[in-house]
Amino acid sequence: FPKPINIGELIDALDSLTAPQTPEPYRILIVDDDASLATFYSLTLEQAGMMTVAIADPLQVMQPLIEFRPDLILMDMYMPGCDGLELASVIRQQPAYMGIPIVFLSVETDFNKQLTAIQLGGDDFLTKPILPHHLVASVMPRVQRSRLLRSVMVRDSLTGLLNHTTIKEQLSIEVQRASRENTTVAFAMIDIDDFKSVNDTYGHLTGDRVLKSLSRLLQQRLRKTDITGRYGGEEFAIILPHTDGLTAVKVLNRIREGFAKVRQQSEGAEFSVTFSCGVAVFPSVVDATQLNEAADKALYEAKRHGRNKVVI
Ligand code: GH3
Ligand code: MG
Ligand code: MG
Ligand code: MG
Repeated sequence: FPKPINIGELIDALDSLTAPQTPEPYRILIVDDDASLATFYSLTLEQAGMMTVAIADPLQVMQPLIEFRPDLILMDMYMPGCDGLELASVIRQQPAYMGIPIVFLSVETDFNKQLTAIQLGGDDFLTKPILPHHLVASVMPRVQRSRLLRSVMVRDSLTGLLNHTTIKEQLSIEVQRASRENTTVAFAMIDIDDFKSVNDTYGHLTGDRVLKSLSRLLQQRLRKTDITGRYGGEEFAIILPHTDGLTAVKVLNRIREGFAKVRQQSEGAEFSVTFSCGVAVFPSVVDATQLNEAADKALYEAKRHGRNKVVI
């Protein structure tokens, strides 16, 4: 007998098909003191569809690590001031960069030195000069695996949104950027109202589906530049770059109204769910930690004043 269709499973399957997948180009950071070689690697990898940033000074590796977020580092071994091996072990010591593949590229032909490079955390060793197709063939599979691994590590498995750790990292990054660019960034925290009773009444699976429906709505309604994460159980966080408080409240109120209108379903029963939201804005609130606290406090006020509200 054919299995009866389970609507819930069907919705989940459709969800996974329609989940937004923006195939961003792979990002490669090139560290080589020889500018013309670095340009050659850049052009080769870009021709293969990748994005590159090249730096000549190994001591400046931190900034592009944070901002460019490379999927792989292509590193020269011998550079003035600091050698590639030291640099690789420094990078590897930081939990956030432990997993980035590092591929060495050097004129070094001594097998033992190549071995040392790999023991110190290099993922591969390529010898200069290298042919373009050899470079691409070495980089591509590593970078694909790295991207896959990263997407699993930074995302929440139920909703596909960024997880708690990642959204917090992103908030610091966006606050720093806003500070440099002299602009505003809004931070919003959302908490579903009376979610415990949704679980108690309709069961956990239905609860999970409500979480997914909110996550889908957020992704549909927000701009591409906004950053959305699942903060914890039934809490979500949104970073709205270049947005002032008034605009953020307007946007979130529209989403709040939209969510309240969604007809949630569970085995024939229909019900609706609401959320409360707290908003805080940089630079009125001076840093990421305090943004977090202020948004949380505003959220608490929204709950206290009857829920289904956005408070700034
Ligand atoms: P309030 O309006 O004050 O926020 O009330 P609430 O019931 O939403 O808040 P409370 O913190 O009492 O309960 C949150 C509930 O969320 C309890 C927990 O079982 C449920 N929850 C947390 N994570 C998940 C999840 O991943 N799936 C499901 N289905 N439920 C979850
Ligand atoms: Mg060199
Ligand atoms: Mg909560
Ligand atoms: Mg709640």
